[in-house]
Amino acid sequence: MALTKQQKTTLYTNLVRAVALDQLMMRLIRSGKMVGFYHEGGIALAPGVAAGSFLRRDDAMNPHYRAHGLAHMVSKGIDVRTYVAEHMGRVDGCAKGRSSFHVSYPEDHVFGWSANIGANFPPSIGYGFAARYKGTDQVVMNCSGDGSYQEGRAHEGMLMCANWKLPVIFWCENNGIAQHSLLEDLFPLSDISRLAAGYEIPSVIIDGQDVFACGEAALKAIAHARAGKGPFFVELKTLRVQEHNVGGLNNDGARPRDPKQMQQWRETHDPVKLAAARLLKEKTMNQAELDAIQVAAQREADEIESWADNSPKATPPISELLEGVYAR
Ligand SMILES: Cc1ncc(C[n+]2csc(CCOP(=O)(O)OP(=O)(O)O)c2C)c(N)n1
Repeated sequence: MALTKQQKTTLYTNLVRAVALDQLMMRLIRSGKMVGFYHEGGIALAPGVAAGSFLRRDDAMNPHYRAHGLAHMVSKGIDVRTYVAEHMGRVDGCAKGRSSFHVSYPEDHVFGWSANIGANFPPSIGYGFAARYKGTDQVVMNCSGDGSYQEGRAHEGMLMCANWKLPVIFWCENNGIAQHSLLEDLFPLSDISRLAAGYEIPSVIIDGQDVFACGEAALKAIAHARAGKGPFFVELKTLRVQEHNVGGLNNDGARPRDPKQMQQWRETHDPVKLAAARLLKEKTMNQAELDAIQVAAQREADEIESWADNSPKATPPISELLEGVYAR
C-alpha cells in the first residue's frame, strides 16, 4: 500500500512532534520539574506515531507506555497539555496532578493504562468485543512492548480475538529488551509475531525505524480489522538507546547494553534523519518545508511547557486525597 504525499507528511510531522515532546519530558525529569520517572522514547517513536496517525477518533487505542504514550496520543490528535502538566504535579493535570502516567482520555477512546504490563490486553479485547457486539466498524489499536507477551493475558487475548474475529490490532513494539532482560533470555524465538501464527492471526514484521513502513503497516492492519476480518499482528523492530527509565530507582547494577552501542544507534538509526533523507531524495518535501515542521514542533513543545508551568502545584488537603480512588 503506497503512501500518499499527505500520509507521508502526516507521519513525518507527527514524528517530529513526538521527538520534541520526548525531549521536553527528558528536560523536565532531568531538571527536577517532573514528579516520578520517565521512560525515554528516544529513537523508538516511529511505531507509536504510526499507530495513532491513521485511527479515527472513535477507534480505541491503548498506547505503549514508552515515552509515556506521547507519540501515540499526539498522533491520534489528543491535546496532551494536561498530560504534561500531570507529570509536573499541577492542578490542571488530567488527574489534578495526583498521578503520573496512569491516565485516560475517554472522549478520545484512550481508556487508560496500568503500570502492570499486559494489563492492557483485557480492556482492549473488551473494547473489540463491544465494537463487534454493537455492529460498529471501530477498531482497537493495542500497543505494547515485547515484554508483555510473556503474560498469560496476552495469549488469552489473542485466542479470544482470533476465535471471535474481533477487530483488535496487536501492535508489538519490539526493542529486544524488557527492563533489564534481553529478549533472547526471555523467549525461545526472536520474532514475537510468530506467536500469532499459533492463533491463526496474520502478521507482518516491520522495520520500526522506518516511519513510512510503520505507517503502511498501520493502514494495512486497520483496513483488515475494519473490514471484519478479525485481529492482525504487527511486530515493529525498534531500539532502546537509554536505560529502562530515568529518575527511577532501578538503574543500578548490571547494564545489559553497552552505552557506546546505544550512542551509535542514535547516530545511525534515528528515524527522523532516515525519514527526512527519504523525503528529500524522493522530492516529496524540500529542506525549507522540513525545517518549518521542526520549528513548529519545537514551538508546540515550548508552549505546552509554559502552559503547564503556569498551572499551580497540586497540594490537595489530606481530606481530598482519597477522591477518585474507586477501589482499595
Ligand atoms: C506484570 C508486570 N511484571 C513486571 C513489571 C516490571 N516491568 C516494568 S516495565 C518492564 C519491561 C517491559 O518491557 P516491554 O514491554 O518490552 O517494554 P519496553 O520497556 O522494552 O519498551 C517490566 C518487566 C511490570 N510492570 N508488570
